[in-house]
Amino acid sequence: YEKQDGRPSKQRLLVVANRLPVAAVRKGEDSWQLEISAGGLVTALLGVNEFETRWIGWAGVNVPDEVGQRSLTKALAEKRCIPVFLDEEVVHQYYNGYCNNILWPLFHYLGLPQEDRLATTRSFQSQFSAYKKANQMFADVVNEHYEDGDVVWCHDYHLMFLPKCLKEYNIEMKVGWFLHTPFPSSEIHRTLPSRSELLRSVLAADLVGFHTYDYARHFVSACTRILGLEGTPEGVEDQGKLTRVAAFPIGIDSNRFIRALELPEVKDHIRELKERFAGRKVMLGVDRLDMIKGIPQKILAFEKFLEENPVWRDKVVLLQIAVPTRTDVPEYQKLTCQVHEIVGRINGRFGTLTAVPIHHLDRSLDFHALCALYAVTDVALVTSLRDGMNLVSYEFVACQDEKKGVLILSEFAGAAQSLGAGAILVNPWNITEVAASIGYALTMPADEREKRHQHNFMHVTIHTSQEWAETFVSELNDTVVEAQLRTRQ
Ligand code: ADQ
Repeated sequence: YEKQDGRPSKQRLLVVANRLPVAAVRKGEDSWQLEISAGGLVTALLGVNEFETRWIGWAGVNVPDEVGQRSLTKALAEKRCIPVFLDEEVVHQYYNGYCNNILWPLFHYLGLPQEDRLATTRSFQSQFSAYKKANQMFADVVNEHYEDGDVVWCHDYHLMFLPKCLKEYNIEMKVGWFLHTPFPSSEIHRTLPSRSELLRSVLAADLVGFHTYDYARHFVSACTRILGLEGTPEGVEDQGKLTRVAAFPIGIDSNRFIRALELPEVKDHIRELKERFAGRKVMLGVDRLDMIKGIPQKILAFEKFLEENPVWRDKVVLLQIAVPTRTDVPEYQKLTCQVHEIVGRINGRFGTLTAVPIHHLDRSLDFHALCALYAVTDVALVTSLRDGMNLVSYEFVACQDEKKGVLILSEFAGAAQSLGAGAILVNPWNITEVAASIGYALTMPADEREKRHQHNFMHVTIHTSQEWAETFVSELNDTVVEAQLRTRQ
């Protein structure tokens, strides 16, 4: 790369994701308030400074006028963000419709919402057209900002059509695509009416990445069974063109959590929490309020544990912090009501005048409050029904080097493959098993806790988000070089 001041300049990395890492709120005709919004990807890329990163994505707001678009573009440029402007109808059909109503449940093995099934089938074509249109709009913006030598890294199920659009613009563009959700069994994927088009588009990328080897295997077998292509140990081959497919398990910026625990305000917070819950073991759940996270199942398992273990009723508390998401979708509203109803019932049943067994918060916590909570927790409960990886389990481990608490982890989270030996793995659908695991975790001897924690802590501190991003991009660079060598031979 070009030298600047005698130093090699960093490679430019264009990270393309549905949402930018900032949410924009309009304050006037040409004034904007930008708020950093934390999601899994943003958190993962926070610690990566190997590249000159630019973000390309939707700012989460409808900006129909040119003045607004120009001023927002300018404001975002200071945060190294480039907006894609999507109008309300496209957002409705592409984001709420095709992405969140079709791909999200399907990739998590949840099927379609029962009562909407026929309606969804009918509106499928228009939603898929909007999806392709939106992906093309992302491609236009990438193409406009792309410079030779850049690496383009497309993220997630929102942008499966993007690799194809980008390669149509410029076959030389280095394009990688990474999926943050599970990729389901080919038997599930083949029910999608647009199954072939999506696979072919993803295959236009040079490198395709998944969190686990299983997801990569499902993808390759979908390409074999649905498209009739050859799967090789390297990836998928189509008429001599190889698309490399591999597993790149994501991590977290573990040092950021470990350092935070040393801050005076976090220490104060930890002290307050310890006083507040003195004499009780603390159990913790931190999730987006989404059906994939298995929150009702988790709470029912906790109820079963209290039912079967009366001695624990005033000695344990479950703190469930659930950030509401997709609040305008009826299924999510229903889930919120369901969780509130179960929590209310259990607190009514087992609470006393001075204490309740479950503290449920419908909100997000700031980073320092979250670190303090992780640090005082005795048992973390991650019971996702399916989860691409699950970063909460990693964050908990990073904050537990003093306490050495126990992680109860769903076997259906990608993290089960990396933290499996350190965590207690459970089937979240089996509340009897989860209830028994709670009892086991709360009484686990110190030496076993220590051993399990060391295993997890080592993994979380070695396999960081920085390592993840650097490995993916360097593999992408290598893949492109190898492909060029192959075509020259
Ligand atoms: P998510 O489904 O959002 O991510 P997860 O991996 O757990 O799930 O990441 C959530 C992030 O949001 C964590 O950093 C967590 O700290 C934060 N968060 C969650 N609830 C919070 C709360 N109440 N207050 C504050 N912060 C909260 C998707 C996939 C995952 C995959 C990631 C990254 O669904 O499977 O691990 O992307 O690839």
